[in-house]
Amino acid sequence: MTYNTQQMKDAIVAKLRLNYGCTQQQASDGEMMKACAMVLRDIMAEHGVQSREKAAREGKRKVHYLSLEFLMGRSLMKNAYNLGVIEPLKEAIQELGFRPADIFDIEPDAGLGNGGLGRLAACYLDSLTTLEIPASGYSICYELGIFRQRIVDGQQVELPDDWKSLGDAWLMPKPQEAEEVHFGGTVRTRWDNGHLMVVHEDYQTVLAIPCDMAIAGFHTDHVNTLRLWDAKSPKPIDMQLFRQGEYLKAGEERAMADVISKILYPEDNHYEGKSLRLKQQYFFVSATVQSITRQHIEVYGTLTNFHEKNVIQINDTHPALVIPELMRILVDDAGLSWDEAWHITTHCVAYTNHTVLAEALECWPQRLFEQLLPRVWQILQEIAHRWQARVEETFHDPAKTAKMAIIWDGGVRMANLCIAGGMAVNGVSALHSDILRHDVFRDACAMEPEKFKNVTNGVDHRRWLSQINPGLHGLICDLTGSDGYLTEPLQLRRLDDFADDSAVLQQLSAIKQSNKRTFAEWARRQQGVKLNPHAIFDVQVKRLHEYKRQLLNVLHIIYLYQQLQDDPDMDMVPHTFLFGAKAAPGYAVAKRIIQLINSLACQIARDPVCRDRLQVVFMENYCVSMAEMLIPASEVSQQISTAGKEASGTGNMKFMMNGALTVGTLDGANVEMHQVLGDENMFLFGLHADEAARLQRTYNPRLLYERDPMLRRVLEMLKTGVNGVSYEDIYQRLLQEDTYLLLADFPAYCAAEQRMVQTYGQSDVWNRMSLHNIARSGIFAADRAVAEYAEQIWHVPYKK
Ligand code: 26W
Repeated sequence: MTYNTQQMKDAIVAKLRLNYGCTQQQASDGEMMKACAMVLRDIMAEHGVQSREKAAREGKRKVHYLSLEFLMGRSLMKNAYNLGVIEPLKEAIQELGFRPADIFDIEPDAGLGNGGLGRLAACYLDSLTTLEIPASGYSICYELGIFRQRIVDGQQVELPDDWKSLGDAWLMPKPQEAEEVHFGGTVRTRWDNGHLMVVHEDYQTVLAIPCDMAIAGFHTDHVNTLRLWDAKSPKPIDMQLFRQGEYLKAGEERAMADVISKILYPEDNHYEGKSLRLKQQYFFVSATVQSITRQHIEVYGTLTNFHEKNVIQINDTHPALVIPELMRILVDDAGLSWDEAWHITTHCVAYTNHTVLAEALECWPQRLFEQLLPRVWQILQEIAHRWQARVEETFHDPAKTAKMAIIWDGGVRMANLCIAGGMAVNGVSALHSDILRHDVFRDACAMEPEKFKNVTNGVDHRRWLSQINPGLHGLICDLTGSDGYLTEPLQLRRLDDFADDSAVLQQLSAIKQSNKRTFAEWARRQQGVKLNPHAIFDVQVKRLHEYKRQLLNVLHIIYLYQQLQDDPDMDMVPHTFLFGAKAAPGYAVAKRIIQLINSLACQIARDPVCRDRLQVVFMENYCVSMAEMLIPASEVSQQISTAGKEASGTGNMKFMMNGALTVGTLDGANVEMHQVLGDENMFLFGLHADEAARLQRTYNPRLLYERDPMLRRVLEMLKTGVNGVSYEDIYQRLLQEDTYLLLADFPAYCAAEQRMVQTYGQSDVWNRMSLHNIARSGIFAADRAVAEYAEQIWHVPYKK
């Protein structure tokens, strides 16, 4: 089904009339956007039906990707691109009297995620579909996604993100496929005809209603679905209470159910044992496993071959309850023996770990399980008991038993549950997977080494290069003679042949310059800042977390500022530092660092000495659609986490693809970037992971402070005040703890920035490095990563 402009126009006009009762003259931009979305949705719905029929006919193994987060961003442009209808769509919008840019711009981001983990899930859906793997994503249909950030008086303020008001155009509710999820109550067992029957009673039911979002692939008719569960009470409002005038009480039980899908938890890399979060996890897991097993039975009539036809990938431990939930369905509902059920479960569930930070590891209080999920709790105890017996038998070592236990000291350790119940455990970069094998999960790895794998992350290069950087896309096509890299990203390597072609290097630089101007214009409209397009655009955008070390970047900027104070006539390449970051609302230190960045931005902006030479900008509300504007305009990518702490990073890959050069530590996927780029094409600095781990044991930041006058002076400024605000709290934190070794890496970081600035002055060298970065970024395509999952973990075929 392809559309020409006229057909597109007709379809849009029909949607406007039928759904909004208006003509194109009367429609608002929002209605126009929704009408366009509905037209594309129809095309995908038709393809979706065919894809499902084909998959059922062929009996292929299906991939189910479970994640509490899918950071989809906008879909109109993406879907039009994948369906090959961008031009007719733009023309239709134009001819109907609208500006295409306005219509694309009005679409809200579907911000159903915090950061890396959620965006990765979104990129993988694109590749799963493009590679024609039968797959579904599953998550919660949060009413409110990641909060909108405003900066008021330099501080973060969180506002609700009501994305559905327009974003629901992509959702297809399927109330007839609703599932019931049970909470609380009591469990009884009784014998029935020689079978032990489990009876769960007096529970509360929450209805899970699927809202499906179709996912189009690139250059294929294959369509997959992202199934988002909406929580609703099955009970009508209590009319008895209502008549008695107890209006609030009458709706109470309904409100308790609704709250489950109300809001995304904005904590990233930080675990909090909140019961609502556990309810969200079980709600989404239970609905999903019921839905998958129901569909399997419809096709095969039995669950005994479930593991042959399904694989369940869990994105970090958040969906770990699939393991006991699948066991519950297999044992209680389908009547399989424990051993049969365990065989099935441990041959279809796979777990990806995304963080090694201790404070991010989920460990739920046992009493929450007992109250909220009594039957699941029983099953968990049995799983834990059998696992413990195996561990004891293997090691005869109480210390190892304690470390590997699933239930320990009143807590349920979800990572250990995933290791016990999964067929594979993988990290997301070479270094991270090594740390899992040799450190975090060392004993489990000794017991079952073949379970532990690595799949280095990748990003959707069609979105993160071709779509957001049309200038660069054009150049790549010209130089390589085709757009073949869109489906074979390793073809980008051919760009290396032009490393000595000064005309090409010039073109590359002109594209960057033009992207910088476009971004500067956008930033002026968006938040009224005036960027100097001749300055280096030096960018750090990501969630705000101490381990990511935005503060190290700040310390270096203060150092530059002080140099300028000392020598106002200093020769300096104009340098603009751009930050974008959301802090978890309860993470006080992260919020203080945001305030510090804003204070510094203010003080520098007010200082005439800095004019046109040094600038700091905090971009408000960093999100997927902002990244799409900013990354093509960036020249320097800051990836400066303490080595060993960033599992992979995916922003680093997006910057590389767009020709930005990395200033970074040997952490996460920077290690693999370094492997393909060499020392000469990036600015590496700082401690290595093993050095950092060793240093942490004896670290004394105060000593470094006392020894280094330059560092001391930088830190003093925090204490005396930035733009009139004292940051003594941060100063003390660095002197007393400095958990993430900022002071240890500070001199090396300054030196790396200096090398970077010097290189920037040699534009030919810089542009050549930039070209090499683009050329070697092909391995960071999500297509490659998903193909590796397909081969090494899922054992499913894919389109080559
Ligand atoms: C329970 C609270 C919580 C919430 C989110 C704990 C942990 C998380 C995520 C696992 C954190 C996360 O997003 N990790 C990031 O995953 C990316 C995709 O693999 C990696 O590229 C990042 O390095 C990693 O920080």
